[in-house]
Amino acid sequence: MAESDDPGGVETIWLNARLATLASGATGLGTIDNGALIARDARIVFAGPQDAIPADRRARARVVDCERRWITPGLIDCHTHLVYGGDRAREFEMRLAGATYEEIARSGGGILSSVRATREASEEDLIRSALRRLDALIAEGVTTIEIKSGYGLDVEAERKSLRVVRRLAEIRPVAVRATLLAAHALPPEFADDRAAYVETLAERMIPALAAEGLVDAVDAFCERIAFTPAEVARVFDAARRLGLPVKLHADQLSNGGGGALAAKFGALSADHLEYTDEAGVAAMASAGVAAVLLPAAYYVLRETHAPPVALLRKYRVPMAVATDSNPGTSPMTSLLLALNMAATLFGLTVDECLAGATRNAARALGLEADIGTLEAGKWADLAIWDIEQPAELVYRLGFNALHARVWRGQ
Ligand code: DI6
Ligand code: FE
Repeated sequence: MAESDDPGGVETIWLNARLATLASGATGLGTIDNGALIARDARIVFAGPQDAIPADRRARARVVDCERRWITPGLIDCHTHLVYGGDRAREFEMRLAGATYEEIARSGGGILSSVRATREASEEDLIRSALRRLDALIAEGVTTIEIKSGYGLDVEAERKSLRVVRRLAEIRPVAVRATLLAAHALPPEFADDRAAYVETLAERMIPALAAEGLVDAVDAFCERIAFTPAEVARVFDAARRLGLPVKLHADQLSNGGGGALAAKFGALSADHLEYTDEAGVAAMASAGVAAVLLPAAYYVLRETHAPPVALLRKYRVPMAVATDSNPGTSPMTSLLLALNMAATLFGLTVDECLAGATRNAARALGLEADIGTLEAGKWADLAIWDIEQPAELVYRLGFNALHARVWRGQ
């Protein structure tokens, strides 16, 4: 909360605010009751008690009266698959009639049906459909989002998807991280040669797309219906050779040792974790891997095995919460609803939920130096809420209390 010395430049001061700073050292939400926040050049230069701000500094600034509203860090959705063609409403009906997700996937539906639709879609089609979902998240105060590819599964369609991800960041005032998830499913043209796909991915696809500046991180789906730990290791080795951070879809449907695998590669995060055991959690803790909980996928799949939240707490693994927005297991575009589900289905506290969509989500993206808390030095990404207490953000279902959203000070 240190103030920088130079008071020059145009400042914006948000006054009369209640701040939930989420600052790491603070207890709980790091609440400041009579708070103010100052931004200059898109960065926070002060977040603290408003009586610490001299009158002459106020006089020179653009002042916004928050009328006692709450300010939190802008929300961060750290795990989405927002870019894809078509939808899977028909499969939803099949599941309502009794088919399971794995049965549908094994019979050529599931991820592969979205792959067909994504390959057929033009870049413009993909931008148009993704924008509607992105706008829903932005309307809830999301200021940073991670978007994975993984519905292309060949170099052209993965490139097209990642180009769309980059375009979204130009079209809307939001920070976007692009994650290459070509190890999401085995594409049909490699159905009889898994090894060849993994080889192509590691030797050609990752290096080519990384060289084009389209990749911020590499992810893989480690699961009995997707890729084995050995195959994932091959992909992660390739990513690491290029200096790209890795993330893992781990232990979502079964315990495949995903938590430990993520730890072995020093992953930014291991995501889902429904079936991760104590050894996996312990490995994540010692390697500093964040946990990303995705309660909407759990809900949609009517999963009953919840992630090991008590162990994650015991080993002090930072827990993030995200939408997993995707056409199959999480057709949702509300991070606030994901927080409610994390509380109700997984037993997270309100403070854990809010940290999960801010500070710990930043951590899961490797962006903790720049976003995720209201502290001097970070980007001025804010969500201003019409609420009386932070718990309201988690407690309501399908209600958006956002009053205003600020991205990079604007
Ligand atoms: N786990 C998921 O929940 C999504 N991907 C993954 O690896 C599901 C993707 C889909 O069904 O389209
Ligand atoms: Fe996912």
